[in-house]
Amino acid sequence: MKASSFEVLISPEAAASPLPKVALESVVIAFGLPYPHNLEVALGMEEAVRKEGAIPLTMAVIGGKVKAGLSEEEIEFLAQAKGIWKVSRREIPLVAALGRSGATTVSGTVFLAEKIGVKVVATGGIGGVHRGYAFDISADLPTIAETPVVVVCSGAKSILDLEATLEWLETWGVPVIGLGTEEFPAFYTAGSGLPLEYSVSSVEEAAMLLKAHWAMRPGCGAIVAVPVPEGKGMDRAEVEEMVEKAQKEAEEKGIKGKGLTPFLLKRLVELSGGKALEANKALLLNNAKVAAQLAKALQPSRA
Ligand code: PSU
Ligand code: MN
Repeated sequence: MKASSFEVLISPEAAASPLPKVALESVVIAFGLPYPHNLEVALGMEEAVRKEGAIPLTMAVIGGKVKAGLSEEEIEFLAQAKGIWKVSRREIPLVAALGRSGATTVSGTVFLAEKIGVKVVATGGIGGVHRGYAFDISADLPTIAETPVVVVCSGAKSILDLEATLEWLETWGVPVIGLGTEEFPAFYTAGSGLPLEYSVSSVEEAAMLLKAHWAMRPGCGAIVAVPVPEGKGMDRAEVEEMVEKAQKEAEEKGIKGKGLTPFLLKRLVELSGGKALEANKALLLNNAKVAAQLAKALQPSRA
């Protein structure tokens, strides 16, 4: 593994292993899911990665230390502690310098993954362009556009303007490859109705396209989009209705910026009577597994 100029502490498990690595974000633990589901899923995602013969690196800042690969105690801390910051790439150096603790968004995780030479990140859904706020664009998007890492996700969260999000990715040259789908997945639902031009049916094919991408465009990231597993997805019209309600509530309460995504996700879990939680858990575990398979297929020895 690559040493970094500002210190990223790599877990002993990862530092000692030649196996492929998968970076995991931690905002989903600290903000995305309620306790104890967050703990169960965080450990489950790590387990899913190991089962495929890869090493998980959950990223976070713990008491000022920037960490790649957490202990179970540290994951438990993120799952329960109050006062943890939500950190994208811009906040990581600042939170670290202040000696605080921060959970990393996809942006923060991609940023740290690149620092230590890890090419694959798994998450639930990336951030994107928020509905009704043309200027609230998640830092996930520009970070992916500027960092040669692939993010395995179930599209962007259904709470977003997915069409605008796809347009943004096109403008900034980020390839979006559907795995087992010809549509951009919409997080809780397998499809969005928005077609993807590039679709593959195996991780090997996805790896082949990514190698071509990086051979010619070594500075830019990519997205591999995997739908929520069959039988676990929700009905699109039903999700739409709930998102509209939650979005209105956010507007009434004046919730914006960093707080908006956690608020909307929490309301969706409540409004759906737990169905959104089940879908979210299932897709997170599946994306971790697929990311590990992709990390193996991308290993240079297999080129
Ligand atoms: N995916 C999930 N749950 C989450 C998130 C993604 O299944 O909580 C988080 C990710 O960390 C992502 C962040 O980077 O939401 C985006 O937040 P924002 O829209 O504020 O950039
Ligand atoms: Mn935002």
